Amino acid sequence: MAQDDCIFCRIIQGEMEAEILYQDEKVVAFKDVNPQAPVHILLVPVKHIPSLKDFTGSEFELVADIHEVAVKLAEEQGLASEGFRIVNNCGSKGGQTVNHVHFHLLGGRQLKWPPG
Ligand code: DGP
Repeated sequence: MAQDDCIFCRIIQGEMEAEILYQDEKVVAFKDVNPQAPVHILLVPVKHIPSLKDFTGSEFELVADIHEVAVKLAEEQGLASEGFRIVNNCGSKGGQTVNHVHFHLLGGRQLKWPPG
């Protein structure tokens, strides 16, 4: 069920603008509004699940679906040969600011470790 007060649900439903790069019945990918790298794409499940810790049972299959789309997009964006990063921020100390689970696909520059 979509949540009216969730910005990512609103993007998925076409009520808010975003540059959508991929969409199927389970997964949507769109450009991050505040990119931290030349390529910065957010991948989300269509289903409103607040965070990674809220997945149960077969919902974990969505994590694999999202990673499959992420790798496809990384290839399309020319990141596959040089490398890229997929990040999930979970909860406030994990740095999560939007409570609709999402994975960041980052690439196009040398990424540092450890993250801040
Ligand atoms: P996180 O900190 O992991 O919860 O990441 C949330 C990301 O969502 C952050 O990188 C900025 C992005 N973001 C927030 N609001 C919007 C929006 O309205 N549109 C788009 N495209 N991205 C957004």
